[in-house]
Amino acid sequence: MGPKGKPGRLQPAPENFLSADLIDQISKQGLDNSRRQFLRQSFATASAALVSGGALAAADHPGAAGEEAIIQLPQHSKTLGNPVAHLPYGLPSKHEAYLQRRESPGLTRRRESSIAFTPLQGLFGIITPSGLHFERHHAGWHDIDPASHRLMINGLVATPKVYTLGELMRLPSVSRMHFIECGANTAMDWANPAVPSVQYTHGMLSCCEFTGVPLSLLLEDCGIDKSAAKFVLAEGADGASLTRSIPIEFALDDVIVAWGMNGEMLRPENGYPLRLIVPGAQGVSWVKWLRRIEVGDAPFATREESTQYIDLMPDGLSRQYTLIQECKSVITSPSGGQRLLDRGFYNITGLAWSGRGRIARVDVSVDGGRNWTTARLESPVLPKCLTRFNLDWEWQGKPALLQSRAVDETGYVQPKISELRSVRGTRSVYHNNAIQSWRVEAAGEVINVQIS
Ligand SMILES: Nc1nc2c(c(=O)[nH]1)N[C@H]1C(S)=C(S)[C@@H](COP(=O)(O)O)O[C@H]1N2
Ligand SMILES: [Mo]
Repeated sequence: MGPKGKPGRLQPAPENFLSADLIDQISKQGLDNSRRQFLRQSFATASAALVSGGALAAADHPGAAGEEAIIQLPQHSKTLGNPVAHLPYGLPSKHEAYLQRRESPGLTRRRESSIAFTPLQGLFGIITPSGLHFERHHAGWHDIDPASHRLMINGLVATPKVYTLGELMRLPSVSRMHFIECGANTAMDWANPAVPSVQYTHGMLSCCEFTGVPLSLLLEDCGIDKSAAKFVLAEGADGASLTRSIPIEFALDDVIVAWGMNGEMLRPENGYPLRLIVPGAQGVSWVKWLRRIEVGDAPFATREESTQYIDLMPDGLSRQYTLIQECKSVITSPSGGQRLLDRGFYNITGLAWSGRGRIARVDVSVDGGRNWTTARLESPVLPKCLTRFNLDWEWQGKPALLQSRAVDETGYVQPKISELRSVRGTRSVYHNNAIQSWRVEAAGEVINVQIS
């Protein structure tokens, strides 16, 4: 398996302004054809790998600055570099500064109760770097002192308990990779394509390795009344006192009280020092700055489950207590706002996920759903976790309609937007898991479109 044609170049979405500048720079420089030919051949194998993820495919650029570096040693090849621990905590290269979480202009009135989206178009594999994890706060974030933070477990238990962080971290822990997706992800696109890039259509989505103690262990420790317990309430320590009810089957299954994220302590924005991990559930149930778990015999009818995060159905009634994020996928490159700079080979790449388990298959169409080809799933393929898919594609310079359709291990097939609307009507906000379409124009622009 591998590219047959010449690799095509990709201009990143406009928010990736540095890379676009780089393309300009590169195209202004010239190299004579024989050198170009020689270098093209030597880079032929390496270049295919570079055409991905929204990153600039620099290897096959005529007259690329990099070609000079091979022939004339640049300054950095002749001088001492920075010492070790120059940065005690490492940062991305300054050349990658365009890759940022971004707010959608005008989406909310206050930045304390807003959203910053993950730049999916520029990420590889399945793990979201901690600094690029999306953010959603109802009342802003604090950097809470872990020494004074406590977790209380009360309600239908024999012995209510209050834990310090130190006590929790002494317990047997687990580390698991899971996606988190806000129920409002892709909400802006229910009616029509509203936003230009995958960062804004699907960027309320991240995936990390989380470390913590299974909630079941803490509930056992407090002597949960298993015959009476039906739900637990999770409560956050922020000004929103955010609360959600979680069915006991979930609470006793794979829910984690986590302090770790990608191998280090949680970031303050993401709930430091403690957050609830509810694999497969929509983001709002993943209570940050977790301070209390109450065991009850009925759902608690809190604001965030009875009046918010609900789905207004065609009959005028609202569906409440939605928990699971259904199977969904999106092509992250080529994607909205990017531009294919010439014909040739492109790696169609994207992400698939399901709140019900593993991804079984992802099909990709380049003709708006007439024909489908099964994409390669890259390992690992884990339950309730992002799965990376890839497909070789030869762009002929003609308009194309790119779509991906995921199937999970339960056999559920990601729906078309028309199929979703026929069940849910047109007044929904949350839980849009429809197939995403990107139109590639003849000139190479990629735009967000809807195909019913
Ligand atoms: N305490 C608390 N927990 C919270 C929230 C909040 O505002 N306060 N926001 C929720 C929502 S709606 C989502 S989508 C996720 C977002 O998590 P993140 O900011 O780590 O991406 O956290 C959830 N947990
Ligand atoms: Mo959310």
